[in-house]
Amino acid sequence: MTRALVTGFGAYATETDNPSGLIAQRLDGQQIAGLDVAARVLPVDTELVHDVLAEAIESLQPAVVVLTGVAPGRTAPAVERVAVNVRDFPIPDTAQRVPIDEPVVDGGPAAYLSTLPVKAIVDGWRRAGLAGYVSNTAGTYLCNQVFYLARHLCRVPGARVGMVHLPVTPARSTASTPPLPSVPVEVLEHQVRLALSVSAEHQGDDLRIGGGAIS
Ligand code: PCA
Repeated sequence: MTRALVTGFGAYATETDNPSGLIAQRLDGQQIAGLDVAARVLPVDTELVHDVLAEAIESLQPAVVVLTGVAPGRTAPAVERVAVNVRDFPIPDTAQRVPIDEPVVDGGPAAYLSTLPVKAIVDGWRRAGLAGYVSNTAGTYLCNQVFYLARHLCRVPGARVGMVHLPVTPARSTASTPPLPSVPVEVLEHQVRLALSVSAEHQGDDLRIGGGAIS
């Protein structure tokens, strides 16, 4: 059986019920499209997160890594295309650290592209009647950091490694006026499962379908 790692994040700032961590916990121990799924809930802590992620990758040697996090305001789940070697935090982490223009990895490459089949995942969502898109920036906070780190650390040949940002769930949505765009957690979970199964099943090059943006 091929191993997969799924991660989500715990609470931070206004996101006290982070759906990404909840979904990761639900998927832990499941078998999805021939993948043996192990999950970790990562701390929103720029120092601690490195060791938790490195330990998971080292012990599991996963062939598929799907990192998830919540992105309040996003209209639908988004597969991230690129991770940059920059930490420029717009809000503090849970240990009150605010790195500004610091690298994720000293001396590392400027960026890594996702090795997930990003277009095939979006296509899989649409075939299931669910909205989703390719995003060209994962930001400069913890989600970008773990995406960059996972790409940097995962040495399994041919591994599929990338990140999916999730919108908030309806309960969180109505805490803002006007409400943020939201998707029920069951639907988000299904979309993370589809990201895993498409990553396991899609062979060869990614689909050549448009997913770019003007800005
Ligand atoms: N979202 C944040 C970090 C943790 C999370 O769930 C982000 O998008 O960077």
